[in-house]
Amino acid sequence: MLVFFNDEQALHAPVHEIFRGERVPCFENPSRADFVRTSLLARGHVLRAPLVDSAALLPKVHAPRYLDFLRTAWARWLALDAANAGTQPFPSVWPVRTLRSDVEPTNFTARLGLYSMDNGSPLSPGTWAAAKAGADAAASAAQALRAGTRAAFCATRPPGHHAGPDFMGGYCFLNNAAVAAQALRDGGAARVAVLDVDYHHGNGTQAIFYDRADVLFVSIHGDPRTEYPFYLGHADECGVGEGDGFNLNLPLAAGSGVAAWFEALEAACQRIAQHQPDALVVSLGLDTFAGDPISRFQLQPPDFERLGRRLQRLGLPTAFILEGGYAAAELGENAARVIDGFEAPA
Ligand code: Q9C
Ligand code: ZN
Repeated sequence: MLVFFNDEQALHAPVHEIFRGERVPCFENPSRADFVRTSLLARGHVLRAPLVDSAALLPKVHAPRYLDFLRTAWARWLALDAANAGTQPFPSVWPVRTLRSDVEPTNFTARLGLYSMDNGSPLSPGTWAAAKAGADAAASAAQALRAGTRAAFCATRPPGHHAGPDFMGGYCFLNNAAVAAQALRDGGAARVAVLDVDYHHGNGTQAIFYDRADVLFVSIHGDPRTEYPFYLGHADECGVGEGDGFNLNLPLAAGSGVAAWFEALEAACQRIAQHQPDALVVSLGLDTFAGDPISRFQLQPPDFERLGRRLQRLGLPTAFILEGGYAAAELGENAARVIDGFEAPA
C-alpha cells in the first residue's frame, strides 16, 4: 500500500497534558509514529514523504482566523515572555453559552480558549509544522487515489478528527480526514464517505460536513454520555439542511465487546455502500484496541485485520488517516494489520 510518513511529525512534541487534574506525560507523542514507522518498514512497506501542499485546501475546512492563530500561536506565546520557550500554553477561559466568539480578543490565552474545545491539546514549537505536514499527507493520499491508486495510508500525527472548523481539541489541530475528503471532492469525486473508527467520536469531521450531502460521515465510537468528546456523537445527530441524512453516529457503550463493534461496522459499511461514494476516507483510530490506556473497547490485533478485510470489500479507493491509538508499542502492529487485511486476497 502507498504509505505517507512525514518526519515533521516529530516537531509536535508537547511534554505533558492535564489528566485527572495532574500533569502527566503526553499520551499523543512522537513515539507513536516511530512504532508505526518501524512496523511498516519491517513489513516491507516503502514510506514516502507527502508531496502535495494542502495550503489551498485548509481554508475549505477551517476558518481563516483559526488557521492564522494556529500558524502564529507559538511565536505569539514567545512574544509574551522569552521564558515561555520552555513552557506549554494552556487555555483557561472559553466562550461558552452567552459569551461572544465573534469578537477575537487580543489576549493570547483568551484567543487560545476561543480556538480550543478543551485544555487537552497542548501546543509545542513545531505544532503547526507537524500538523501542516499531516494535512499535506492527507492531500497527497487524495491525489494518489485520484490518479488511480487503490489505497493509501497516512501515518499522520498529531491526529485530526476532533479539530473542527475553527477549533483544536483532543490532541488534534488540522482535520486531516476532512482535508482528504475535500481534496477528493475537488478532484472530481461526486460523493465521498468518511468512516471514523477511532474510539472517540470525530466531532470535528462531523461538524465540518454536517450541512453537506456530498460527504457522508459515519462514526463508530464510545457513547459520548461517558466518553470524550462528551458533547457530540449521539445517535440522533443526522445532519442538517442538505446534509440531513448524511451523518450517521453509531455510539456503543464503553466496554462493548468485539461482536457489538463488528455489528456496528456492518451497519456503517451498508450505509456507506448505499451512498455510492467515489472514494472512502477512513479516520483510523486504533484506540479501540483492548490495551489502549485511555479507551474502553476490546479489539485484539487480529480484529484489525478483520477491519481491513471488511473495508476492502467495499471496493472503494480508500485513504486511511491515522487518528488515535495510545498503546504506542502495539500501534505499529495494529496499523500494519489493517493494511494486511485490506490487501489480503478477497
Ligand atoms: N487530557 C484522539 O484519539 N482526553 N483523541 C484526554 C485529558 C482526550 C483523544 C484526557 C482524548 C482525545 C484523536
Ligand atoms: Zn481517539
